[in-house]
Amino acid sequence: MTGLDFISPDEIRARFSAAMSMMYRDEVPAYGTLMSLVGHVNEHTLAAQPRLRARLEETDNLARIGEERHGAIRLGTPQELAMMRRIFAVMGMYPVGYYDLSTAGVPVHSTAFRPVGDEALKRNPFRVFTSLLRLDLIADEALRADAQKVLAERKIFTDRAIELVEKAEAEGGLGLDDSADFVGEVLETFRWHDRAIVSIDMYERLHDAHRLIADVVSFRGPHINHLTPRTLDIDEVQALMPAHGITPKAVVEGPPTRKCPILLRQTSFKALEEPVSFIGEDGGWKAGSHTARFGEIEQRGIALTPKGRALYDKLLNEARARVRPAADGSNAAEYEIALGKVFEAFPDDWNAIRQAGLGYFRYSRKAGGHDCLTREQDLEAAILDGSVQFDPVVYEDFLPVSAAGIFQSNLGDDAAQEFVASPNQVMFERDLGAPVLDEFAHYAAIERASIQGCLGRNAMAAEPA
Ligand code: OOG
Ligand code: NI
Repeated sequence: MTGLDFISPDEIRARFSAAMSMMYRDEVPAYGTLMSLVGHVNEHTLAAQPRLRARLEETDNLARIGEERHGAIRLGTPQELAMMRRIFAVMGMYPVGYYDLSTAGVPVHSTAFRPVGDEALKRNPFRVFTSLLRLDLIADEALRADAQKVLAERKIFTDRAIELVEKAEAEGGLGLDDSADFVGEVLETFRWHDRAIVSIDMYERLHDAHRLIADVVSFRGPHINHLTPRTLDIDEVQALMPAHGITPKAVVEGPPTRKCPILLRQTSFKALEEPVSFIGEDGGWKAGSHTARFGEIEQRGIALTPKGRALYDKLLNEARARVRPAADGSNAAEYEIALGKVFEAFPDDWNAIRQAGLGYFRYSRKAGGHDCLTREQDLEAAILDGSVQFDPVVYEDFLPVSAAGIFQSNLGDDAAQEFVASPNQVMFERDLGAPVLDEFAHYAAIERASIQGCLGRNAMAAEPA
């Protein structure tokens, strides 16, 4: 087989994400309801805002606006994480960022496997927030040993999936038939199992240590626990959820509603209780239940520089110190007001954000602009005289406080627990078998390349033909 016959990693990812979406809608009907609600709200928003529609037509693939942006899984062992990395690589998804969630009371650390680069993101933006359970944070040694034993014995990948990964690595890609097989085989890893691999006793012990541990250890595989389409109006979908029979989490995570959106806003409907059979003492099955799967929506804004991010973190902490959002939603309105008030300190104008060095921008020569930029130092002058324009770079990653809020609201509201903060990126990367990409360095490089592209030697290329 020659490289020409390979199906591109972007194409494999697109097919995989479509297959997963079908499977999940089938398995979790409430998710289908959320998807259609998001579709309606997106349609209305576009109809009401022709300028937004025109801009999205130019920059995004409008036809695929409702497709999933991300999903999430939780893994149990370093070996599972390392193999998952190799599987995602076949689909053009690479680990970006390190998230320590122990500080937020969740015993995992995580990365996001995602397409990197404009073309790949445009073709299909699907990413998977992937967490690794940290048994090292569990105090009960006997329980830790039992959990380790269960995890060591399970096999979350099919033999054929592993074979195909090895083939893709050896040959440099997969052909048509192999890639179809690959999608089907990998999907198996993400499937829900309504039969646990532990007894109800063991499940309860794990559950008492932390609900998340029970979710990771008790099953044959790391079922996909949510999928997340993009919405053009997150506040509207949040408000409409109850009327459609789905219960939203108490508050939207992330920054408040703004004219110039920053980072990421997300919300979810609460996980559903689902019937599960546990291993009985008599060798039969014992009926029980487990709560794991939900649906989420997201709306993205500009990627912030370290300085912008520090300001965001500071303001978010301030708002949460004023009003700590209660899980039952009883102070949601107060929280929203406090958040809005505190975030008045964050400039809400693209040029102000840019000039304060808070966000990353993509610079481009304006068609018909009369001057050409010859030195980087002249960038501001070129912007002023209208020959260079700038657009925000979209944030494609995640936020640890928000992620913890999403975890927490789906682990039950009494699940908050204290762990000693112990980020361990070195251990994570060792288990992963590769370093994670530094998100800030990545966004800075995008901005830098766009400035280079504005320099004089490219002036001809920017002229309309
Ligand atoms: C992952 C939660 C994090 C997000 O969007 O921040 C996440 C999980 O619950 O496993 O998906
Ligand atoms: Ni999510």
